[in-house]
Amino acid sequence: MTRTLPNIILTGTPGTGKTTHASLLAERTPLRHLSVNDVVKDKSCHEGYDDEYQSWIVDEDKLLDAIEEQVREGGWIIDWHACDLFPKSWIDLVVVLRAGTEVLYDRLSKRNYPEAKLQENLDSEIMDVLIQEARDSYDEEIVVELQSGDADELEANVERIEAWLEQWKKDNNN
Ligand code: DAT
Repeated sequence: MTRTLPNIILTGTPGTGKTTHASLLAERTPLRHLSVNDVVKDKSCHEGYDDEYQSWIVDEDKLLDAIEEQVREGGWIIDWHACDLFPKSWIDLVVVLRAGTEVLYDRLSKRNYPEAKLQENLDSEIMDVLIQEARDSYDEEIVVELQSGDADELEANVERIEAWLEQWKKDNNN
């Protein structure tokens, strides 16, 4: 399958900055932001809402069916707090965003998450769950781990992904 633009997964524990990075990238590049959370809600790719945990119970097969046609065209920034469900053949780069515990605690506290959800997300970040999931699911050379603690890191990350995109275009479209 040939794509004229690549697909990038932007993953990380909630609060690490996926939406913020994806929005900036969508402004500055031809890539489009695919918020998986919005697809799950808007196209009902779920088996209901978990009130206690305050999140959707995702139906992954339905979700993949819902996005497959558009993702195959290329040019998407796929923003989600999981990455192992997307077929390898769809994906050109996996960016895992990271944040320190204190920074993440502050960001998540503002969201009024239930205590159990807040703690589970902090544990997930401390235990490297997403970077491990990315390394287990994709080739090592397409997985990149980037710190997202402050505005300087955000800017540096976006510039780095923009540079990667330019190189990808040269390598793939002549
Ligand atoms: P996510 O989509 O991963 O849940 P987000 O983009 O909504 O995260 O960011 C959560 C909050 O943290 C939001 O108020 C923006 C802020 N934030 C994220 N990354 C940041 C960074 N590198 N520098 C400054 N603020 C950041």
